[in-house]
Amino acid sequence: MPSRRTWAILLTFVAIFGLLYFYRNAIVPSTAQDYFRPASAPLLDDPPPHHSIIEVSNCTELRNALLNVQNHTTIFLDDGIYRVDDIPEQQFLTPYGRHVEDIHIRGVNGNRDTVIIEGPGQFIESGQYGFQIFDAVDVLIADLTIRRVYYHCISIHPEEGANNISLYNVRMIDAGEQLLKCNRDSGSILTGLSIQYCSFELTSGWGIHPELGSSYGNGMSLHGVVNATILDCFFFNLYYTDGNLADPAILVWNDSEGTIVERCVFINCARGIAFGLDAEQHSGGIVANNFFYRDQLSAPVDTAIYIASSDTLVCHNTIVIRDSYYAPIEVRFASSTNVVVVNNILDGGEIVLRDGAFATIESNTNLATSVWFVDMSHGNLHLVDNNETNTHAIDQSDFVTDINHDFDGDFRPQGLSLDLGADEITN
Ligand SMILES: [Ca+2]
Ligand SMILES: [Ca+2]
Repeated sequence: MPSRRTWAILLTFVAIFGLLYFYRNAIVPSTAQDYFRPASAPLLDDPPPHHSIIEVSNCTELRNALLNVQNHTTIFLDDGIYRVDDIPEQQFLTPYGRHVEDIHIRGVNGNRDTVIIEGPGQFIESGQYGFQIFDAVDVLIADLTIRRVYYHCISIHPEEGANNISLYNVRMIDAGEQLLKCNRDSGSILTGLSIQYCSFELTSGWGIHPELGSSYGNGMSLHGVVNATILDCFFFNLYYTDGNLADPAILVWNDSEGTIVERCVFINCARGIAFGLDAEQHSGGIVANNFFYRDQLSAPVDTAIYIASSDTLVCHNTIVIRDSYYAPIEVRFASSTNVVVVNNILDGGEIVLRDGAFATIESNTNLATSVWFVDMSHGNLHLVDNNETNTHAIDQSDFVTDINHDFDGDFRPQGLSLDLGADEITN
């Protein structure tokens, strides 16, 4: 028989582990790492052979390398923390008033978690931006993290000449306003914007910006962009804490066209994707193969996909919002012609046409429940094969679109026909 002392020790251990388990699962707020996320970025190739290579390992070296950069240069950042409040500009800048081309800015080891550009805090004015891109064309920013800045992690200026910008494996966290912004002035247009394997996160929503007295932000706000591609990206906790409805995670507007959003994962965002806000701000484009999961947020929330755009295809998205809003997909305005909304999965609500909009709406379901999915409460909305999905999702559509691969890159259709939602089941 164990002694009374042994029992006491055992019970103490059980109590401690029980408390730790409870704390881990019930009290600690969920972090991005707790949720399902898109695939990791494959490593980039070596720099092109015609590039000059500059390797930097501190703020001053990075600042000087960028301000003096010549065409056809790769700047490699060694592992470390680069504080923007340690340099006079309080941000890293491409040359202002001097045209440069073919500039790559990359973490040296391909690991974005070990190369960190940061300010002193989201609402501390002495760290303003991560990067601002002015008259620079053919720019790649890759394999690094930018966090805790007062305005934007990355601010792109087509009105100063910026064009053909690629962001790859960049994690942007806790900016005071938009995490990424593409600016506009005098009708400027950005052609060529590629955003892939990037992450747009707030630790716990936007607080009140001291300059505005309210919350203000998007994952990205893109004005005047043509044929932007946003692929394999992650959006987390994009909501306001001031009691107002947050702006969309992805907002593409003001003379934009041809935007493609595919294979992205949205977790706990007040709003998801918006092509246009008012009439005639966007045309063309595709929203396909995305997972959108929203738990019960205490902040005001709205639709997952908002289309104020013509000639736009919305297909094969899986949207779970748990009765937090009546319309998971909205199409708006009579000017939004030739919109097609097909093969989507919703967990309730309706696809709603507003303000005179007309759209082709076919082969969608709004019957999804948690038993349809691999791990719904952690945002993994891959289908499981059971009676429910066999009746309502798997092989349930013959409406063929141009999207012939799924969230995982699996070819569609498999089996008898197309599956609804972002995941095509493979056998
Ligand atoms: Ca199938
Ligand atoms: Ca699949």
